[in-house]
Amino acid sequence: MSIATPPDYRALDENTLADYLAGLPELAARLGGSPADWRVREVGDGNLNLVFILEGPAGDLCVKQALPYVRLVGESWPLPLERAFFEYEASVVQARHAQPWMPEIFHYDPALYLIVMERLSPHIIMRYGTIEGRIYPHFADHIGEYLANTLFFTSDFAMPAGDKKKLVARFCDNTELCKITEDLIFTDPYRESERNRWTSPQLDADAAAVRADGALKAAISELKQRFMSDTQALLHGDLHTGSIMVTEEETKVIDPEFAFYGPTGFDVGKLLGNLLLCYFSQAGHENPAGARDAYRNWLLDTAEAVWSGFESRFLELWENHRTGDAFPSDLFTGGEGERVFQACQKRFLRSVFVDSLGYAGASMIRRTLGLAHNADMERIEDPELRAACERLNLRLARELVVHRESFGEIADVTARARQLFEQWRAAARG
Ligand code: SR1
Ligand code: MG
Repeated sequence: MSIATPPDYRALDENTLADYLAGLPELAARLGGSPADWRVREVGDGNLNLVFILEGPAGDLCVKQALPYVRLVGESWPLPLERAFFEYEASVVQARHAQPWMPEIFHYDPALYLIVMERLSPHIIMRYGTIEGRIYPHFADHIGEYLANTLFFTSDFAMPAGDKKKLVARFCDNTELCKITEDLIFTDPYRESERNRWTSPQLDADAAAVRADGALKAAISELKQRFMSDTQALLHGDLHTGSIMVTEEETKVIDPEFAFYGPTGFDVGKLLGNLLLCYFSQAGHENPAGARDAYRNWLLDTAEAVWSGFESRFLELWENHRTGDAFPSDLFTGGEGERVFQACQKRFLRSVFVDSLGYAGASMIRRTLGLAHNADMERIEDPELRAACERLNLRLARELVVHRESFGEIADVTARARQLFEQWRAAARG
């Protein structure tokens, strides 16, 4: 299948990228020397795009270019190049509120659908760190603040209604990327689909049980409908541990190409789901068994701290930046008004919590039964052990999706994760 692209578009490679950057004096100066001195490597390991690192005598850069198809699958799955535009636009909007937690953007090329940004070094993709059992002591604080800032300041709590609606309209066209989420997260794992895959034959019965589970399909469809129709805040849209780069000291969120206006709990939940999946994967990476006990605790503590950090920062912002048209201050004056307002805040944060658990569970299921899996599980070589980890992940995920209302607080979620793992471990030890 041939793919139509705009006349000026061409996918760059390691040679043509150097020529391209040589024509942009400010960026070329960041690298220093001349193109012959630059080392260019294509390093993309994500599902969609080309990613290059350029190193010169004076400095380095990262270049991300959209391909007109899904890289993971190939040219048989065309994908609009415009996702680079949405990534750039989201980066600009989010950077106003979350600059310390995002790479600096230097250049956007609307013809090549290409973004030039700060090269993050020595940062690594967080997922590879957590697979190795590395601790990131400031991660929860940083990401809780990133989530609260980006989600609060793009909402009706902070923005005048007209401004917010214009922003909703700007991101409305990111339909194909939303469709990927709608299909791959909320639909395919619950039906027969050629795109689905799982650890087989070990999980064949588990996958069939998911497809036959009426309560689960009802709950995931509710979450999908909310995702499609609720324009609460500008979301990153794909906030998993593969979209975050870290050192022990720093946290940087990358790749907001799935950005659009959706339910606040989607970003929070996707991240929580990835931390929980990572928790269940640890048994596949430890040697001897039990060696990662402390690390498992850190992962669950981190999941708790992400939620509580997000919640407290969001409330703090809501107290101090009541600049939007939702919940206008003059409706809630005096002691009684304050009490009513606090009850409203509590109800809203509770609804975000419940949504987050549902989206966490949805993410955990899609990474086990859908098209795109996580290295956390994929790197477990023994299929029996991998399937055991994945089965635990599926069990908690189902509870989070179907019974999301029944969890009172985040500690209930982590306690349940711990209980499922300990029961499995006790049974495995005999
Ligand atoms: C076909 S793209 C598969 C997945 O990769 C991205 O990271 C998103 O999570 C998407 O669902
Ligand atoms: Mg990505």
